Amino acid sequence: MSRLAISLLLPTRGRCELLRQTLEGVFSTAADADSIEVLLYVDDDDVPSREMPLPDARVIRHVGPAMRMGRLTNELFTRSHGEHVLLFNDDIICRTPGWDHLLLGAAGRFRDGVCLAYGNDGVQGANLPTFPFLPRRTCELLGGICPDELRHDYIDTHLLDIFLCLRELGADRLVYVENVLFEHLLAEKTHVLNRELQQQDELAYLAWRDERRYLAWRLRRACSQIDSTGEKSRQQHSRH
Ligand SMILES: [Mn+2]
Repeated sequence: MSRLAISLLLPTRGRCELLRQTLEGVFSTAADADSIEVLLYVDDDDVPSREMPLPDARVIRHVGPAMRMGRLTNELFTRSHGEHVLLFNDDIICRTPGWDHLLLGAAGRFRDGVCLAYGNDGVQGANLPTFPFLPRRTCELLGGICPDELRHDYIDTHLLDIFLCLRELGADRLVYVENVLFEHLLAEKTHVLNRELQQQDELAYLAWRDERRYLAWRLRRACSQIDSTGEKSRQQHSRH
């Protein structure tokens, strides 16, 4: 079997109808649906999601204990086979035919496999990689996707910060693919979170600040080419 191009990592809970709609969109708009796998994570106490008939053989359901989003994302990553991973939600409508080839094309510009590409979620736009697309090589260099400790928020922010840091180190590997629209239906709802849990996530995020700088350096060393603008700004820096 040839290697899969993309693994979608998709945690879901209690939203079977939305999930069905999301999955239908993923496959019906992909240019090469056969090179995609979807890994669902379903909590073992979520009976409707456990029992929901899977609409497609390319969807794999992992059932396990409820756990923090960070750990769950890393778990799904270890079970994935694709050359790239796409962090996904169960409340998305894929609006762009050929979204897979567009993302693969954007990431494929970097032969060393170091980049973070992301489409437009219809809410945050260029501001935030809400649904990050990462080559496997990048995830390996990061030692996974994100800190296990993160409960819900900050996974996107964590990845963005690493790549902003990498940009400061001279390699701009953050690619916003504006014409890929993954419409995020319940984006506002994610803000109605328990305030206390949100603060815990914030603290976990802050605690990883030095680690993100270290990870950015790791990525930079793996970059086969450093952008000339980065070289220039560092040269200017060293003159001071
Ligand atoms: Mn969502």
